[in-house]
Amino acid sequence: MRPIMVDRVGIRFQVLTVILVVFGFLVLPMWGGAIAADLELDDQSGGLGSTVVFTLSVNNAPNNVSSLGLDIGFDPTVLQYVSADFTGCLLESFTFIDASNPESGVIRTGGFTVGEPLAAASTGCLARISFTVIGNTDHVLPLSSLKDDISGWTTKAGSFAYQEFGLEPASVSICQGGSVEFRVVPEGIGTPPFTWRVDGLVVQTGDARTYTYRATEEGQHTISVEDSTTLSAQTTATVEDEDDSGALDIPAASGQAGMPVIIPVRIQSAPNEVSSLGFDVQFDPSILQFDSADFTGTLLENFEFKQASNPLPGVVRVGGFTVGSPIPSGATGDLVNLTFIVSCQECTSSSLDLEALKDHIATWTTSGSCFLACCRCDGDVNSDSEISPLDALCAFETYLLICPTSCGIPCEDVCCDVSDDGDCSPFDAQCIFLKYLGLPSCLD
Ligand SMILES: [Ca+2]
Ligand SMILES: [Ca+2]
Ligand SMILES: [Ca+2]
Repeated sequence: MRPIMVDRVGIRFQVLTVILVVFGFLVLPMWGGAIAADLELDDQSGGLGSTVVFTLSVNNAPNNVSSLGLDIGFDPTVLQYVSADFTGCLLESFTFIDASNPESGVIRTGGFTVGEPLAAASTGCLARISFTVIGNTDHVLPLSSLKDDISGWTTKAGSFAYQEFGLEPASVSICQGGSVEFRVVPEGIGTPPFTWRVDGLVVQTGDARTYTYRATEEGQHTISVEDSTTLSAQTTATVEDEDDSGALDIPAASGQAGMPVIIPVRIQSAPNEVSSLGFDVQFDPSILQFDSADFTGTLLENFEFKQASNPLPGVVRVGGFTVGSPIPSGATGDLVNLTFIVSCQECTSSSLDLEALKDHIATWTTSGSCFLACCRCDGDVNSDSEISPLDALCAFETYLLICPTSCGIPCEDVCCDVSDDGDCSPFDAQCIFLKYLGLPSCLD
């Protein structure tokens, strides 16, 4: 036993040695190269018209510095030099420090001190260099011509990544009645005011970087935005109308977070007699969670056998058969009422589809459902980010068909059913007004 023990210890020692050698020769230099060049320019990104600020910094200075100089290269067709700022940086107390733009595409910065030098082992910022973005090319900003006390130091170049002025989300598909908040990206890009258009018509102007589009008209629509200079972007929103054409159909439905919603599957003018059937309802399990199925009062109520199961996430399978009276040809009515629990944080469209039809309905046409989750009107009728008496007025005008409303919105585009009962009524206007007053309301 004893010699074997010794061998094991010996092997462990050898393995440990190999690990240490590998670590020492391979990993440590990689670390050093990646994070600890002596002189470093950071990486920045921005869109046309935005200001980008690069920071030049020192990592663990190899020696004292009382005099230094270097050049920073850049693409002058992409970046326009604005200024260099030494405030709060290690060179702030130098006797003389400055930056210049001696030739196109070069920033030269240098300085010296007759007082305390920048001490060896110092770490921190040396300068902040600002540019305006005027072009759209990604490129590297090298550090070169290191002079005096920093000559010979290792360097890490900066890089610039262009970000396009754009709109998010890019091309969306939504159910009629839903809404989407479009926003200008990236953050900080563009000069207000912004002009928003839907299909070329101005719908909003102001400093807001977001626009809430309400899907009222079926088809493809162009959402565009431009800033007060020359920047513009556009995207498309496809509004899907509810399809109720199928012999087997799921009607349009909507629900709010955490609430149960009952969604029927129905037959419309049965093409033939049915005594045996099966089908799958497919849905997005991140939005809907299947709870239960109820056959009471439906065409399947008198079938000897009928059942619904949830064999996979996002699938409810329904089947049944009878030896008694079948569903007659030409029949119209619900087959089952499915209860789901809704999960959502913002207005989301999602489809429920009918698949895998079996037996006597196998060849039937189908149409699914455009389901709206968390798309209840929020009471801010004119989308100015606050609820005010004007919102209540516009809801009331919509009920009275005083069109267009005082909000300047056509009645058919007003989102005023805050009670989510499918109808715009004086109750909705009252609810919005109570919410403005801070009193209990249907919007709580
Ligand atoms: Ca439908
Ligand atoms: Ca408002
Ligand atoms: Ca209502």
